[in-house]
Amino acid sequence: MAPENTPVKAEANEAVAAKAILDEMMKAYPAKTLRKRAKQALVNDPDNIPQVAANSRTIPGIITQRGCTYAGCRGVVIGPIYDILHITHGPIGCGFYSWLSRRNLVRPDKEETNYLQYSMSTDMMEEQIIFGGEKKLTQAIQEAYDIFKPKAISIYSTCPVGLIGDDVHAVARAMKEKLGINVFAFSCEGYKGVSQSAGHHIANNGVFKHMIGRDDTPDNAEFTINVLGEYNIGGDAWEIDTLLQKCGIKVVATLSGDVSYDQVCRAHTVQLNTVMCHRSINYMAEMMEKKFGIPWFKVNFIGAESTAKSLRKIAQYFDSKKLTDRVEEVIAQEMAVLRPVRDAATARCKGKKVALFVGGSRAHHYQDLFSDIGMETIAAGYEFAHRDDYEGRHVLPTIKIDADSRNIEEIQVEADPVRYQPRKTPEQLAAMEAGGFTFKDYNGMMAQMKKNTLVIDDISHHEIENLIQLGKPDIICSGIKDKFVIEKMGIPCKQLHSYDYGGPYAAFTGAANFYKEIDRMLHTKVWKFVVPPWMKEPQLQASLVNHPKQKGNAAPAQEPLNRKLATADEQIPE
Ligand code: CFM
Repeated sequence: MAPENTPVKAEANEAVAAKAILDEMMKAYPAKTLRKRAKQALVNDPDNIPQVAANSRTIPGIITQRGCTYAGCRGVVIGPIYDILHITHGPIGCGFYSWLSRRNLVRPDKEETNYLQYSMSTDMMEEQIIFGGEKKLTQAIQEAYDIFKPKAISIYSTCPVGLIGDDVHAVARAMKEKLGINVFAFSCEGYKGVSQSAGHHIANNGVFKHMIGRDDTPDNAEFTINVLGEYNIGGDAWEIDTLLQKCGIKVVATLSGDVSYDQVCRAHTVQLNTVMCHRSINYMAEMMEKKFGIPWFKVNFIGAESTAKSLRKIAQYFDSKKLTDRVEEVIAQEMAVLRPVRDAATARCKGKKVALFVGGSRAHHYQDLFSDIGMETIAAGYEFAHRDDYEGRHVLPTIKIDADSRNIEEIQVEADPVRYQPRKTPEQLAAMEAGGFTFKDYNGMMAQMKKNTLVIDDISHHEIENLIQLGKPDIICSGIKDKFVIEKMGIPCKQLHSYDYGGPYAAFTGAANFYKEIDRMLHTKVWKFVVPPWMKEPQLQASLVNHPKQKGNAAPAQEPLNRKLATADEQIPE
């Protein structure tokens, strides 16, 4: 037997502890739910990565963090393009809830138009549900055009549109011809997929068909790239852009953060596509490569180490001594400023534990920022990512196409007869790859996470509560749906969707903001001063019972309500 405290023993203990947390989470579930959730909540092993049942339907009744397909299309991928006029075809609620609710910031030039402060909807009523909404949609497009005269109008279908069968694409085609501007539509009904992820795919297809490649004017800068999958939440894209500019790299389009319609139409002229959020935009990178010959690879500007690594990889791609030297110079300058901030935060935060449950990329990216300051990730999971985001892109051929994913169009893309222009010769590419350079790469979250950490897809409130009680994280990164559940348990929660109205957190400058913020959140004394009401006031407790006297339709007998007064001293957490 291994003696106490050997690494083998410690690892075995960790494995038991990790499994115990999962068992506790699953205990409350009925057998069918348990079978499904057990495939989505796993103990990690980076050397032998287990398969995650990701991108499957949430079980009804479980409180999920996910959004809908319309949200992924209108809200995430296309919504941030600021001079397109976005019209939601549907009841007013969908338009209202997608009105400025995501922090995709923009700063257009004075002469440019910005429509993002508006929320346009056809305000569908019963009459349209019964007799069809195409007429009202046509009127709405005309009205919006008459008032704003935009360059392009984009239409988004909500659930009832698909149910009643309005042909939004026919309306878009007719209005495009009539108005002489670009009008296009998305069949992104909320129910179309299992989460917002389906909306990303639908949006990628639409942007590719209707915008990419419309303007061939090249950019004359020496090193041109796009940053795909960066949405300028809290100003992240601005930090990345400034950093790349310092290095002498020109960003032609950021999809879709602080970006104009014209920039997207010219995006295919670049020499390289870099991908930040793999989940939301990998389709676009693939399609642009096939049609125009633009290579792509994954980058991450979240975290100092990752930012430096990404810059070096871009420089290596361009194979220019001048660029490589400049990149090293910039990294050295930025790190000189950042290092004291990082060291101060590390001294206070090292060894603290974090759990991250966000979207489809940040739960991975932000682990880098935490490791910069010596913090440990004990558990992480995405809301709606696919197996490749967990296990790496090598699993793509083994992912089974189910009825839900079959719903989403896979565009067949071929090389453009005129404009396909490989950015590197096959010999150059082969030489780079032989030297260890990887394209179209993403190793996923699990390869980077330690052995015996937890990986939980589409986590529920119930599971988060168990994780807090048993895993004892010092901080959780999540979103608004969980934030107050978590904080009421005395654990700080950093929202990684909205950044709690803080940020930016990207690049070196953003990293400094994040280190300080996490240090502040971990060390605030606020939790010690707050006694939540349920710890000092009488609480009602009730339980459901099957009373033996209950017969037929008679109202069930109830247990008396149990009034309990907890004293603050008894229950205040340490
Ligand atoms: Fe990509 Fe995003 Fe994310 Fe995402 Fe999102 Fe977002 Fe996100 Mo909220 S595109 S997958 S659908 S990085 S809105 S900017 S924060 S869930 S982790």
